[in-house]
Order: sequence, then C-alpha cells, then structure tokens
Amino acid sequence: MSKTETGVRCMWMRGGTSKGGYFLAEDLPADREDFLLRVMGSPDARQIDGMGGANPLTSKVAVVKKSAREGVDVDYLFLQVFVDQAIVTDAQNCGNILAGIGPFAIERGLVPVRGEKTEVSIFMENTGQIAIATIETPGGRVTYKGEARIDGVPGTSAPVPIVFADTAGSSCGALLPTGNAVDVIDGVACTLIDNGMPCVVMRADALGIKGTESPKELEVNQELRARLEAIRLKAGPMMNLGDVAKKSVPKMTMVSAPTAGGAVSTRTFIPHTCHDAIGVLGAVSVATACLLPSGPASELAVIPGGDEKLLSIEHPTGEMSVIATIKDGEVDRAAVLRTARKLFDGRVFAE
Ligand code: NQM
Repeated sequence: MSKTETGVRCMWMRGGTSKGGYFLAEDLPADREDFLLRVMGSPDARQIDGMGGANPLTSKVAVVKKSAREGVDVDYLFLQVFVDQAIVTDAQNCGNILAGIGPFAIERGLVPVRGEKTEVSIFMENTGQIAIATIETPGGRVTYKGEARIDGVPGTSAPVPIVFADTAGSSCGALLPTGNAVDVIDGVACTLIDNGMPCVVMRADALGIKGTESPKELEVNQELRARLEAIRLKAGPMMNLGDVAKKSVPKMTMVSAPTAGGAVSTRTFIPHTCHDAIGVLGAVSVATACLLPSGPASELAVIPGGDEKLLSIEHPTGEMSVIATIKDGEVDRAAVLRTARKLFDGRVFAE
C-alpha cells in the first residue's frame, strides 16, 4: 500500500498565530507536492476536502529532520500551500510555524530534553539561517501550558522565546537589495527590505488609506489591491526575487503612526490576503525599516533610546514586540516571544 493509502505520521500544531501540519522529512512520500495539496484540500477557496483552514495562515507545513550541521539540532523547511491555487512553495520562511519546531523535535525524539528548559537550534532551510528557540521542558517533558500571552491567540501558553541572528538579506542577498532606503515605484515611496522576510514598506496614506482600517475593509478595496499587486510585481525583480507572480513574497506592509503607544502601526498583505496580525520575520523586517536613517517607516516610527530597543509593531489584532540589538549602528540580532500548542498527533490521509 502507498503512503497516501496508509496515511502519513503528522502532528497538527499552532505555531504563533499560524497553524499547520508538522512532518518528519523521512515520513513524507516522494510526490510531496501532490500529497500536501491533497492533505490541505487545495486548490479550493474553502479547502473543504482537506485539513487547511481556508486562509494562508492555516495552510502551512513544516518538514523537520535531524541536522548534520555542526552545533545545530534540526533542519526546518517551511512550505506554504496556497489555498485556491495548486501551488506549494518554499520561497518564504515562516517565523510563526517556527515556534512549533522545538516542541515537535523534542516530542519526536530528535532533540533530548536538556533540563527545565531546552534550547533548540534550528537551521531554517528556506533562508539558510539559524534561530534559537527555548522550550519549557519541566520534569523531562515538553509542556504547552504556561502564562505567556501573544496577541491574536486567546488564552495563555508556555513561552517560546526565539532569537534570530544573521537574518539580513535572507532571500534577497542584502538587507536593502537595491542599496537604497527608499525606491519610488508607481509614484509610491517604498523601502524594499529583507531582515528575514522580503517586505515592501510604504506609508498607508501614500496608498489612500488611513492605516487603521480592518483587514476585511482593506480586502474589499479593489483599487488598493490592484495598486499593491502592481507595485509588488515590480518590486520582486528589484529585490532579486525574480518574477513573483506565483510567489508569496514580498509581503506588502503599509505603515502609519502608532495608535497604542507602540513604534509603528501596520497593515500587511501576505501578499493577497490581509494578515489579521503580522508575520514574525515580517515584523522583524518592518522593525528594522523603522531603524533606518530614512524611509516611510522611519519617518513615522517612535523609537526608544538605547542599544537594545523594544519595538512594538502594532497590527490589526494587537502588537508584536521585537527586541532589536544594535551593533555598529545596525540591527545585529532580533528576538521575539511566541507560543505553540500541539493540537493533534496521528496519521493524515491523502487518498
Ligand atoms: O513573517 C505570514 C505568519 C506569516 C509568516 C506571512 C511569518 C513570518 O504570520 O515570519 O510568520 O507573512 O505569510 O505566519
């Protein structure tokens, strides 16, 4: 019997504000793409015949294996399964699904418990960088229970702090792939930036919106969507990403002045659905744009003093705190707090 018939071992997890299927690389069948489309129920706007939740944030996959790299525990490949198109892409990373990798790796026996807390070093295959996640492992077992709260998720869970270093130019080759803090595309001043996630950062008012609208309001604004997509298709090649028509990057973030005491307010298309919050590495990239000497984000941002800056990136359902450490005038490392939860462990079928 084939793996599609016998089912494939899989853990379904919430990672940060995303949700998806976590697989060991060795468990996946050879026709990975067809299999994952079938598992999620894509292409179909409702994903009615699969596990996907009819939103890019709930149609995600993590593929994990023990790492052969010196000093690294596991390799993590992120796959975005499009909802309404037959596309499975590794062209982006995901810092939310990343939050579940440590617990998953410990539960599957890839990483031993190292004390009351277990540090897991994760090589992110999509972009070639390392993240360090700290997992709560009291009494020798992963716990998902705890008091940490993140916006966009009800209730509290065990904290999963994650530290990133060397994320600049993860997909674009340089933090500022055009060498400029500002490029003008279709008359709109844009910062084309990649500190872990390729993003186009623009002022909301340059696109005729206030920046405080709800994602639903923005999603029905056809004129805005058309302008954003036209800018995105031009920005892709400028960011060394090539033709991005069928890619989920760059993300399109519109910034406005903070309204809740944070550093800046954001609304982000990822890239065709408006995010209810903001991606993790998207937030790190936008926080970095706030710290540039010029550009749409830095001219609006309220920046705290010191070399360890807590930047609260406001989004439609709250905020994401990014702690940016500055060295020689540039962002050297970034840290975020996430949580994760095991939802289901079993076999998934794709017959
Ligand atoms: O930017 C959404 C998410 C993400 C990706 C997206 C992410 C990140 O919220 O690191 O986490 O931008 O596709 O899960």
